[in-house]
Amino acid sequence: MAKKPPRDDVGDRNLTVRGPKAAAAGLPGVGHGLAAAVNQMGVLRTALTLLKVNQADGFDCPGCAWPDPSPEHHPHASHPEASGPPRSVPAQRSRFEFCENGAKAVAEEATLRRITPDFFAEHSVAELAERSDYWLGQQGRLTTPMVKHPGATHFRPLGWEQAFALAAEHLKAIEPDQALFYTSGRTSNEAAFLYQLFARAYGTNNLPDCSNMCHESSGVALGATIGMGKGSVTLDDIHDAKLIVVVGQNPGTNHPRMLAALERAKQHGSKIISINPLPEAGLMRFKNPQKVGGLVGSGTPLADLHLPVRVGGDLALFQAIGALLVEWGAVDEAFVTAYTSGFEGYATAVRKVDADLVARATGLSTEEIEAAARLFAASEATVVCWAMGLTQGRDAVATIQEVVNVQLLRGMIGKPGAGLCPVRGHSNVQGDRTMGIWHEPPTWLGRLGDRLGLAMPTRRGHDTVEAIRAMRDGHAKVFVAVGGNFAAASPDTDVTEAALRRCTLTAHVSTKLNRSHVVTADSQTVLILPCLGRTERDTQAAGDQFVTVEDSMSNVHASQGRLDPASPLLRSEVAIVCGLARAVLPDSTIPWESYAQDYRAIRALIAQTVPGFDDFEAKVRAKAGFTLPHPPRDSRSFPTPDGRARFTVSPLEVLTVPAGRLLLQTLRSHDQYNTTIYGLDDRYRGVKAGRRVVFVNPDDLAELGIADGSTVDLISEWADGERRAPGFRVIGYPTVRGCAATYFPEANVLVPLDSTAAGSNTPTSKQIIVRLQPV
Ligand SMILES: Nc1nc2c(c(=O)[nH]1)N[C@H]1C(S)=C(S)[C@@H](COP(=O)(O)OP(=O)(O)OC[C@H]3O[C@@H](n4cnc5c(=O)[nH]c(N)nc54)[C@H](O)[C@@H]3O)O[C@H]1N2
Ligand SMILES: Nc1nc2c(c(=O)[nH]1)N[C@H]1C(S)=C(S)[C@@H](COP(=O)(O)OP(=O)(O)OC[C@H]3O[C@@H](n4cnc5c(=O)[nH]c(N)nc54)[C@H](O)[C@@H]3O)O[C@H]1N2
Ligand SMILES: [Mo]
Repeated sequence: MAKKPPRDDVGDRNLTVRGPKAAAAGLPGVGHGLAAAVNQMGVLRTALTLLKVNQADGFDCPGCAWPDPSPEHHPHASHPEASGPPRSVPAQRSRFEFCENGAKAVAEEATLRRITPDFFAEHSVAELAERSDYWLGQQGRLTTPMVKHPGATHFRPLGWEQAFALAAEHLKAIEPDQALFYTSGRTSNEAAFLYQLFARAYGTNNLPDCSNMCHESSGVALGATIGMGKGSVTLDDIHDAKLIVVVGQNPGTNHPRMLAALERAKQHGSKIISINPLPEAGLMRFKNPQKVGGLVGSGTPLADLHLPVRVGGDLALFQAIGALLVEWGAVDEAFVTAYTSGFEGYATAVRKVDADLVARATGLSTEEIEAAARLFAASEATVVCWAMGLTQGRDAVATIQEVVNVQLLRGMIGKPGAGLCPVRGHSNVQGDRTMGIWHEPPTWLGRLGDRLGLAMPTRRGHDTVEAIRAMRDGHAKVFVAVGGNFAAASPDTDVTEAALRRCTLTAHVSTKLNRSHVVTADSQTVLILPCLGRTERDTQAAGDQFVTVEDSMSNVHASQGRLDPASPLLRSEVAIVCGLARAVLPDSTIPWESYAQDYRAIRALIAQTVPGFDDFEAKVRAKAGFTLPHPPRDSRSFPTPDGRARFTVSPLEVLTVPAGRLLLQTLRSHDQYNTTIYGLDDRYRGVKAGRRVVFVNPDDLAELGIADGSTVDLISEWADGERRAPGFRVIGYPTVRGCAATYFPEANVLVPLDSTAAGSNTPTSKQIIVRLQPV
């Protein structure tokens, strides 16, 4: 299998390489963010728009899910453990609560460029299918509902009611379980809640979402051990921690505002450990652009200890750290006795951990591992933060459970300055799950059904990987997406695209044109349903509406855009879901129309249904919003079957890579938001004007006989055969021996559909066995 890159996916001719940067942000960061914004929006709109990002009266940044400091002094979430370090004064929210990459995310949405029906008349579907996501995204905002009919060469405009009727025709012609309803994590709580209600009232739990490819492993691991699939810290815990461990995460690029929290913690004496196969700039040094001193000068050094772990070595590393803590007697026995189960089994297992296996799995020295364990043993308040470097591997669930083991050993849950912190990606991905966007029926689904007098489907639905198989095998016929870019974000691009082409209808609620819209078959109907973005005013019958979102630390707050909509024809996601529901379920007794007219009605239904949302409307209208209950964090109560947090035991199996092969991880450049490509540079890694690059350790290059700067095809090897991504420039880079890195989504063609994490079914986007073939 070989995939030809899109015709404008080159940039390679001008590619330059300078090597990694030692510090993140500062003046260049601000400059790059503003330049991107001004380029898309002009000066005035840039200033007015960016001043509303993450403000109490503004909109939630569509970038990442990192929380905002509270706008006013408010009490800390109650922790049961009163001893712990003294609390610092909570951080105040800055008037400029956005970062370089937030500015780019806003600019991408608030751009003044437009795609009108003329654009689609000019460019055939076949021509658009040859274009890269970068080119498609650069064309601007979608403005008009469009359809591609079977046999047609071009998209044509159509009216909203016609679009809904067409979708209904297809959905009524199949069994409910033959339809798939995908969601990406930008969708508001209100839209997400109605969307899952629509899918379930129609009759299916087929609600795959981007979480399946993202933090699913965290949810599964935490659910099984602490009884809650969400992180247990607040932003103040980060500020007050004495040790912060950042593992498998690149905050300098993907959660830049987190660096300000790390800087603050450092100023209070916190230590930081970075665990990463790459020396990511943001973790080494930080120049806070929100402070005058941070704009110039050399910035704050962040990581006290950097562990260059081999890809997939974290399970072994945390087992080894646990073993040392047990051996040293650095166990919080009071906590372990009062709140946990399974300690004896765990202690027995880690005492047997084989040092040779650990060395092979981690690539780290005994001294490095001991240095990390000493920091854990010395800290009375430790937070462990992680992201895709832990969730997208074969043993992702077990690895996160080893992190939980170490935190339990030290009593680091439900205590100020301590806890487990999976750092979420999309700005409302956590909220969407809370609202029931899940392929399993949520616990409260029965209650919702009773209230509405509906029988809800009980059969488990398809996750993302299962959804691709269902389309591939002809079991699923209709694909509907609220946001996202399924074709480009999913694994095994050729398989996924062929699967999408087998549907009778694909329908996409989107702000921007992307690859998923143009991957079509002749016989297929495709609908593009353009929607309002976060930054835009949402006016309905009852007046201007706001929506709500939940950040990575369970804070729920309002978001309201103020810009004029990109086109008068745009509808809100809520209105589109209600329109679809009315057309597909004409006999439904659910008052779809009133929900679309006034979002208070949706929040009232959420308040009656979803735990933690009582008094939703009043609470969310209070300025800072509110924090959802989290029993382990709030009261050390663990909603597991026996009411205790569980130690778990997992086998240590080293990921073996055949001779001459490398373990490839796919990650984000500094100039992209998932499949949305802002530009072709990766400033912190020193790459300019090109994305088809692969980072390899110079010693591996020497051993493989491949020259730095040469061009290779990447070939992945899997049980069912080989997959090829052609034409990547080799860059000698200080990544760990035996490991390589390249960008998502160009390399998704290499990720075998069946290569997924045990327990979460998340594609192993960070662990692909490849060989480099010189061309
Ligand atoms: N600007 C911007 N912001 C974003 C996004 C974006 O694309 N652009 N995406 C959003 C989304 S949806 C998400 S989920 C997050 C993603 O945020 P991250 O998880 O930070 O994203 P990745 O670029 O995938 O980086 C993964 C990091 O893990 C490291 N890593 C890889 N394999 C391993 C391993 O085996 N062990 C360890 N310890 N480390 C490893 C990589 O070197 C890299 O530093 O960011 C969100 N925010
Ligand atoms: N190889 C590899 N694959 C990966 C990953 C990886 O690290 N490596 N990461 C995975 C992760 S963590 C994630 S989260 C997924 C991301 O998967 P997705 O969430 O499906 O992808 P995005 O690129 O974030 O989606 C971008 C599109 O969303 C639409 N959009 C933007 N804003 C809005 C809005 O407000 N409303 C609506 N309706 N649409 C909007 C635009 O049309 C845009 O083109 O990819 C996964 N895939
Ligand atoms: Mo994500």
